[in-house]
Amino acid sequence: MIYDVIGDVHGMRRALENLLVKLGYTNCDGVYCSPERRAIFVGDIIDRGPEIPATCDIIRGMIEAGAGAGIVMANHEANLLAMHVGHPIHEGEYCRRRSSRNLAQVHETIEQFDNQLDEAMDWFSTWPLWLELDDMLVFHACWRGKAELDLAGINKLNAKNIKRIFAQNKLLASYNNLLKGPEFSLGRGRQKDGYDVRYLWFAREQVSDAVERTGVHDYANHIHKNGQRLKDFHHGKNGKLLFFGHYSMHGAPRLFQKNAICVDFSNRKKGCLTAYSHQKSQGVGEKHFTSVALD
Ligand SMILES: [Mn+2]
Repeated sequence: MIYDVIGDVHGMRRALENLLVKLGYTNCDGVYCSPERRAIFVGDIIDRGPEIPATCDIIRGMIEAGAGAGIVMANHEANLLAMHVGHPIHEGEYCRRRSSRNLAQVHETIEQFDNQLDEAMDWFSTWPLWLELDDMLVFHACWRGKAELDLAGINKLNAKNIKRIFAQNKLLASYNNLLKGPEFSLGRGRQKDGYDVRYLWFAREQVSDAVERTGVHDYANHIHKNGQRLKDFHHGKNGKLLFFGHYSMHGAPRLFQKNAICVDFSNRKKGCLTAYSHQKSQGVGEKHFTSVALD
C-alpha cells in the first residue's frame, strides 16, 4: 500500500485534480481511486481558494467511498467550527472570537457554501485530530508527543468537545500546538502583518526562511533566547515518521528531517500543491514528493 500524504489544498480544486491524476488516481464513477494507493489529507482544505465546496466534495467522496482515504483536523476548519460554538466560560462570546480579522479568514468559505455551510461543518466535525497508520503519524501542524495525548479522549470537534477544550487551558494548549504549532511574538510593532511568527520546529535551516518571511533580522537571537522551550518541539531521530502540512513553505518540496516530513509547499506567491508518497519498504527520500502548480 502506498500512502499519498497531501498538503493543504485550500479550495484549489483544479490543482487537487491535477495532483491526483499525476499520482495515478483515476476517476471511477465520479470518485478518484486507485487500488494500491490511499490519499491522506492533512486538512486546511477550506478558505482562500476559488472552489472550496467542489474541493470538499472530491475529498469527501474519496473518504466516503471506502477507498481508504483519510483526513485530519486543521486550524482553518477548527477555527470555523469554534466560531460557531458558544464559549463555555465567557458568556455571550464564541470559542473563537468573531473579530473582523477572524471573519475575513473564513469569509470565502461561508460565502461559497452559502446554505450548505451547516452540512459542511457537520462533516468537518467528524474528522479525527490525528491519524496513526502503520509506521506513520499524520497531523496538521506540530506533535510534541505526550502533550497531544491529553486530547486522546476527544476524537472529533463536535460542539461538546470544543467547549471542553476551551474550558481547560491544558487541553487548549495541546489543541493549539497540534493545529497551529508553536508561534512567537516578535514584540510590539515588529509583528509581520500583526501576526506572530511560526516556529519551524522541524527545520534546522529555518532562520533564513524566517528572516525572509518576517523581515526581522535578529530572529535567530530570538529563537536562541527561547532555546530551552524550543527543545520541547524537536523530534528525535528515532521517533515515529511524522507527516504534517500547515507551514506554506517556500521553494521546491524537500526534506527537512528524515522522520518529520512537511507536505505543505503552498506558499502563496510561487507555491505548489504537494504530496509525499510513503511506502514502508521504500525508505524516505525527496524523490517521493510529487507536486503540481497551484494555479
Ligand atoms: Mn494550517
